Amino acid sequence: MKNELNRQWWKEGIVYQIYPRSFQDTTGNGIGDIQGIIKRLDYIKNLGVDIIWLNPIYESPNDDNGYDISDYRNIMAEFGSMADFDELLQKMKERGLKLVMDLVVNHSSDEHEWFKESRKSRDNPYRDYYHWWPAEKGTPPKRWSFFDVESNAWKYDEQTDAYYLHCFSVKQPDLKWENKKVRQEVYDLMKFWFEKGVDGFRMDVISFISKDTNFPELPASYNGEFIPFYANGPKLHDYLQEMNESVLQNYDVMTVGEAPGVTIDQALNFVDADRKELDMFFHFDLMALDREEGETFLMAKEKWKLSEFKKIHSDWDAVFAEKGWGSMYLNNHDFPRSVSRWGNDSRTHWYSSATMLQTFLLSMRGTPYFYYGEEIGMTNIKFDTISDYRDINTINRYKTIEANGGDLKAFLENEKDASRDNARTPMQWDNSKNAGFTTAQPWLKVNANFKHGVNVAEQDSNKDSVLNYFRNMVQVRKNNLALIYGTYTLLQKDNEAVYAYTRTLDDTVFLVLLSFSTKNTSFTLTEQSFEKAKLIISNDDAPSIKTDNIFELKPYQACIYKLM
Ligand code: TEU
Repeated sequence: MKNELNRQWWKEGIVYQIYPRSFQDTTGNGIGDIQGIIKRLDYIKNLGVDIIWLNPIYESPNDDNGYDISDYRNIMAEFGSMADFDELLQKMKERGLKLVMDLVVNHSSDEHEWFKESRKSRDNPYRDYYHWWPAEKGTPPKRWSFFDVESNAWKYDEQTDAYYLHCFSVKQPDLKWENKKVRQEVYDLMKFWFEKGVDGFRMDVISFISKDTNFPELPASYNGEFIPFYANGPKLHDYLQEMNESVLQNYDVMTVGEAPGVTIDQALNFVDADRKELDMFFHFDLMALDREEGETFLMAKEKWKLSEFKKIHSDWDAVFAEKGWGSMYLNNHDFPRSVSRWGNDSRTHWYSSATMLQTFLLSMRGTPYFYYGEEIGMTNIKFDTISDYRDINTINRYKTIEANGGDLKAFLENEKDASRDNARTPMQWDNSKNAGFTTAQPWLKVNANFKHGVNVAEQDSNKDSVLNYFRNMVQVRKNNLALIYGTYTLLQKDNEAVYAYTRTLDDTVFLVLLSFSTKNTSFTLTEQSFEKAKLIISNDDAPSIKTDNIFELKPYQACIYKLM
């Protein structure tokens, strides 16, 4: 059994994601920077995490905050210089921290040299780096774009009388992976960073890179749902295998693909080690749970059910039971804060639900990804007016609704729960001005609750804080291989208040009990005897085991027991 574990550092590591723009400003311009991350490395190390994933720090005109890259081998001036980057990497290595960068190669910026050349003439050597549709062929078949005010992925460019494809904003033209030269450019830039010592890549919308370049009309089966169609490009797996063979296999690195539109039955095609593609990917099933059917950004009218939350995680765990490996996340820079979304950020329940959710991520199989501020329970900011927003996604959707005479008030209400800026507000370090993030005006408003306990300094000195619970729970995972590799068995499948499961490795069994309810709740576990169970960690002093296998949990209480 032990030999079959196939132990890997990226399976045992805990990832801490940093949105550099919002982490720590050291230059006084209101924008976070690389020196700011360096300044906080000891804090990060002391959390017990192992791997930092940095959102893009490359040169960019920032139409989409760095996801529009104009030079893949340079650092965005606002964030610092290559010397700062080298210093960061070196100081991380000194502390035994690994660095994962963001690889954004479905598209570049329109200000990238390749695109500047490509749009100059139809016979330019870079023409074929992007997808062009000559106007004499008529209007190109409908393709949908995320951040386009008209939702149109084709932009007409007068200079050569042709349209180019942009699945995201007009300033994010899609690279043409069908061109071997483009793929070679990508592999070369990956090598450039690996040679510097980077430990892996999170690959932005990697599921979208392959396209049918005939651009047929969308098959009717996609029914207006573009994302699964975009994710099903004909050559996707050929490209990933080629990338693995050309680059990845030569380095001890980890890869995690961002994979919107990838369904559970397609999962192993990406991460079955025998296929030599990726190590992990992020699925979007949980992110869709509280949204309207097929709508990434629209909150559902009905509240999500815990039984569905459990089903998503149980199904995905089962897929990777024998092969592949999962990645666990509750929020990131594209989705609202986890405690506001899956927990309860009211004063009464904030502490318990934030720590309960941490217990969940750290006791499931699959690599856990935490997003900066999650360790102190940062919450959604819920802006009231459009002028507070900075995200192209919210701003352009607002413009679309405005142009169509739609309901702007309803839209702003929706964004209070759904907007990406909820998750991008500055890190809350202490209770000084701007939460210690910057001495200047921050690029995005700071959440006022930094004055009410949601900050690092205050929580650091309080042993019963969300932060210190996080640190303890991290150690619980690290000290128990069964919590990493053990098999997962769901209990209480239909219970809408409690998520209960066991994790088992050889003779070791852990029982995890998580309340997702604002009320006290009791239940009976009949699967086995828990009489001799020993409590390992809980976010509440109240005892949860009563007699005869009857358990009682306080609101949002989390407990882990070891069965003896
Ligand atoms: O996101 C891809 C993606 O699918 C998102 O559009 C997602 O559905 C949306 O943000 C949900 O709110 C990646 C990056 O993570 C995102 O930040 C970028 O804006 C996007 O790609 C373009 O590079």
